[in-house]
Amino acid sequence: MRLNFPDNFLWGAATASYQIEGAYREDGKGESIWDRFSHLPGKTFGGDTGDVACDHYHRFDEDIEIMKRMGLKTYRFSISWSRIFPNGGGKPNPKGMEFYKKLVARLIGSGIKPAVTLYHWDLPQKLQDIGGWANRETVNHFVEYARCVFENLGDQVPIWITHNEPWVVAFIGNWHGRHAPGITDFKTALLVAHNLLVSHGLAVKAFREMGLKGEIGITLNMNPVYPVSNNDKDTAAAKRFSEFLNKWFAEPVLKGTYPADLLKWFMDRELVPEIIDGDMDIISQPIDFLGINNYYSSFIRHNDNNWPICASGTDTGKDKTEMEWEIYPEGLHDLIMYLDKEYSGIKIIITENGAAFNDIVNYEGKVEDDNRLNYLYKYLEQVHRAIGEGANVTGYYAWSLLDNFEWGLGFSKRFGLIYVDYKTQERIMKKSAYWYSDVIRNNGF
Ligand code: JJW
Repeated sequence: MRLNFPDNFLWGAATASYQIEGAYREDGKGESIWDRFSHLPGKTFGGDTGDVACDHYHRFDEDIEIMKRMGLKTYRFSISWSRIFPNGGGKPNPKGMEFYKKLVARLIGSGIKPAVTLYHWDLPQKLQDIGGWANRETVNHFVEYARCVFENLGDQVPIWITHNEPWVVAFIGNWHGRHAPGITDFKTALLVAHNLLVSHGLAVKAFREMGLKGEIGITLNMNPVYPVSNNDKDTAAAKRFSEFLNKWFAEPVLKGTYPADLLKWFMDRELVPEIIDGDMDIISQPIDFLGINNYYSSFIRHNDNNWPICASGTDTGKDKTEMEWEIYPEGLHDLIMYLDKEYSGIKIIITENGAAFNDIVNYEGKVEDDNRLNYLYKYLEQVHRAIGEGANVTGYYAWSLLDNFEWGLGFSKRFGLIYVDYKTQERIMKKSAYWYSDVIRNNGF
């Protein structure tokens, strides 16, 4: 049996600035919250930092050569705000913009469509010093930054993403404190979430005002949610969890309202920030596509000890990746069909999907990552199935092009289609990369 994808399906791979670039204080780059956080003792696995990472800042030409060899139709990367505005605001740093102009020009020259994420977690530290995303001033600075990038690259880049996984930014960064800036306060996290949403809306507005021809959307991390039993407590917990993970950002953006039941739940607990008149209209500017990052699924039970959502994920005994995330390909199908129904045929791009495994370079110098190949195969089957059932999925980006700095887990988790030897910076195409190249060339498998 052959699975054929629609003509012009966008096959890609994704990365993010702090995870691959290195060159953390070159050409006038300012400090970001991830520079600060990763240098604090005990915050990342083994004290790993993105100081050098994949050294992509100096090796982007070589990396584009590999993308060409793989036949990628599109490449998703993010811009480091602190390269453009070292202090968060004020005067832009031309050398920072120069790097991204070169990168975009080389991609286009190679026939690869750039997809640019404006914010993939590396806030200028100077803005964290005034409260970061919990301060509305940061929203204004983000819009200045977005305008500056649109002015410089807006006529060349066809696909724009305002934010990557704002849920992770707000809640892992400001509630769990496992990510920069390392704050552990739920109320702050909800305020951060709101300001991220407002900044998204204002950036979309700026994009439209500037009359740019490309498409713009937002990337949200989502898991399909299943209750572990059909008792009332577990089903209610699953609904709450789903409103938290899947609706807290999507509903404001696509419907102009926070999910009502969870909003009340948070209001009863006095956790909700002030919502200024007009905010919900700003947030719900029409977007051109919804970006979805999905890796696993959530099987949810009621748990009183997990304040304030009172819900927890469970281990259901499925095979896991190195992230301890259970492999459940059908979940991606279910998620896509849920979104297709809930948001009436919305255009969806899978902006991330992939797996970390403990790769080894064998005696022949090869990486035979059949586990990752199998993961991608199974998840892509489910994307194909969803398209067959009528969902409007126009692209898929594997996370990630390269092994890279996996945030708090440092270099201990390898997600790449390309293996990176961090001592020599040698790149090795893994078996999954060769397989993915064939998928792209055949537009299916
Ligand atoms: C949750 C850790 C406490 C990335 C999380 C940590 C603390 C219960 C992969 N997607 O590197 C989620 N990724 O940059 C974006 N997705 O909590 C891109 N989600 O838990 C990839 C990390 C993640 C996470 C990481």
